[in-house]
Amino acid sequence: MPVSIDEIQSLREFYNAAGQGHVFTFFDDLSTEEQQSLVAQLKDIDPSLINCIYNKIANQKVELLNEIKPFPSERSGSLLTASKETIDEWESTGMKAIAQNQVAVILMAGGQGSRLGSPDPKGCYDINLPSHKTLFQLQAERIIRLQSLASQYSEEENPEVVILWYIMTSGPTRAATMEHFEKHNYFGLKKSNVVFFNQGMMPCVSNDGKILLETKSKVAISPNGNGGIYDALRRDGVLDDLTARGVRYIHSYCVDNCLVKVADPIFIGYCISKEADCGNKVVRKGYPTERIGVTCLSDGKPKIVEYSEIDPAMAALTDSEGQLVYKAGSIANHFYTLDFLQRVKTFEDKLDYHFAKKKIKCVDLQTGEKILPSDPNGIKFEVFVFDVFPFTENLAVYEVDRKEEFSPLKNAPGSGFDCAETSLRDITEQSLRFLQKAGAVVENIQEGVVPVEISPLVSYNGEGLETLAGKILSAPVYINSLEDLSKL
Ligand code: UD2
Repeated sequence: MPVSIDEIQSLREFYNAAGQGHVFTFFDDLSTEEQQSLVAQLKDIDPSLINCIYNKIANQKVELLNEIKPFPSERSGSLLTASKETIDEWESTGMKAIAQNQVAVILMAGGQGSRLGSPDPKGCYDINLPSHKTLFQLQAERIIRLQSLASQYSEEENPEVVILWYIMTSGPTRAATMEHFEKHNYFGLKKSNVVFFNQGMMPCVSNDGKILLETKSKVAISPNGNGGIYDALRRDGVLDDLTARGVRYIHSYCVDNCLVKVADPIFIGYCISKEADCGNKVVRKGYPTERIGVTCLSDGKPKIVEYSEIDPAMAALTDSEGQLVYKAGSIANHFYTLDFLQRVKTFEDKLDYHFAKKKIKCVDLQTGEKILPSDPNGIKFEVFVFDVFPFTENLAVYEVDRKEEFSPLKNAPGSGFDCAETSLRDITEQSLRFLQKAGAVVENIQEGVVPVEISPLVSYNGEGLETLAGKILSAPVYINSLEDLSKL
């Protein structure tokens, strides 16, 4: 429907009053379709809300040391120090919940992965395993394997154990993510058990708070951060779907961690046993500037201070043994009860936006020329997924061994850290450890050749390889299926 002159006039006045009238700079020279599409976009934005968010952020100070305390270790569980019996109990609790189809996973895959420099969604990334499985495929196969492992905990004779997989995408990642799943036939999962939903978008602003135009007829927008998950779960009907399907517990995680234990039964069991409404998996922070949040207490309430916002002195603070005081590194790996996710709407308006200074493509308002900045020229607003933690009633913090569970893919190949090479190294070393733990020896390892790959369809966490005890295997050892395993 064409937009009326009156409607355009009142929209202009609304934007002028908010000091954002420049979004109409090129309006009179646009075609009718372009005008309509810009008006549709502008009607969805509240410029005074953008001003309000910008002003709040611009006046914010960094976290001050005296307002924050380290998260007390006695309030955390640790896979590093718990006894085998306790870990087995947690695992059994988690497995039973999975076996009763009470567990779902939510993958946060709406980020644009700008540091990685790949045009595809991160989950489509091939870290160069011999099988060339993408991150999405590794995660899908872990779900398939875990469904089968958990079925042994069911009291039914032929149980159909289903771990529902909800995948949050954003405007920039949606189409390519869905294509990837379609192309690979959902990696063997039932299509009806994989549900995509979309997070929201926010306008980008210049460093002085002015809404940026990406083209003469389009406002520059970006995904609203992984904290957009809560609103999106409700808006896109995921909470209703989870309720209808009888899910009680949810594991959510970051797309780019090749070691992620999807629907981790031990973590889930730990959180259930603590009657937690939320859980946060942590690893010991490696070094002060590592790009992970730290788990703390602020006014006695749990809180994550993000790496981009932490005071460098606070990040570097050490104790008498030289250990980092703020060492509980948050790896965007969470547990929720469904009840908690339903409750988020009662305090969602209290979650603050954060900002990230980014290079944002835009048009020059004076010349109309496109600008491809080489330095950050603007601000993207984001909500962080962990900002709900201060509102939890019983947050369970749970420490794991980073070499088994955390190897993020953030940077372009060759960066030397958190990149494809380190992902490949870490997953390969883990597979070697799985074989060693099973009692096998791998010989003839050659430089430049990946020595081992074990499909997640064969082993989720090192189990299932018992037949290899005492065997001497000559590298490379690639176990892609149970059939491959039986031939070794
Ligand atoms: C995230 C954590 C950081 C640490 C680190 C570990 C946040 C805010 N920060 O930092 O504390 O745990 O990961 O690797 O979580 N995503 C969306 N929508 C968005 C933005 C991101 O779904 O709008 C997803 C993204 O696809 C990824 C995850 O959230 O799966 C983390 O995003 P990131 O890689 O941009 O976060 P990073 O490394 O800055």
